[in-house]
Amino acid sequence: MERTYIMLKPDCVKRGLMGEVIKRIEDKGFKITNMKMMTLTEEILNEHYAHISDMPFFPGIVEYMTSGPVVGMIVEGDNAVLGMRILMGATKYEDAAAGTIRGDFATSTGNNIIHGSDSVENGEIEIKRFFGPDA
Ligand code: IDP
Ligand code: MG
Repeated sequence: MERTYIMLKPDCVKRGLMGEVIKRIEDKGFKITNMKMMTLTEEILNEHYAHISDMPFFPGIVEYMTSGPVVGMIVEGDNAVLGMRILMGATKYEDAAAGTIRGDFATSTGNNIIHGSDSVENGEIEIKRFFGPDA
């Protein structure tokens, strides 16, 4: 079974879309095996988003991601990493197809509802980052 790290971002929580997004994940047949609500620190975001920390939009991402609670989840299933990326839709909000989570709900590329790991290797790193070394 493959695992991926999924995170419902602050706009998802604030807009009352948690149930809708979780329903799509479960309807697709993926299993949520751990889940917790938390408020992120700048420190953990610098680690989690190290690959974009030099971008001009990064300070805005930190402000947004610390603006309210997020929900972290471990999601398991066949091909869970790619499968979740397909359910989520494209990063750039104007490219996210209708029927995907981002295509249906994102209001900008920054405020794009959901995070999902981009590889099996990063999934395991992110699961341990947010759920601890024994997860
Ligand atoms: P991903 O979330 O689809 O994996 P990444 O490239 O890893 O996309 O970027 C992480 C997050 O940074 C995105 O989900 C989005 O919120 C934000 N982001 C990425 N590119 C841009 C941009 O060009 N403008 C504003 N925010 C961006
Ligand atoms: Mg990414």
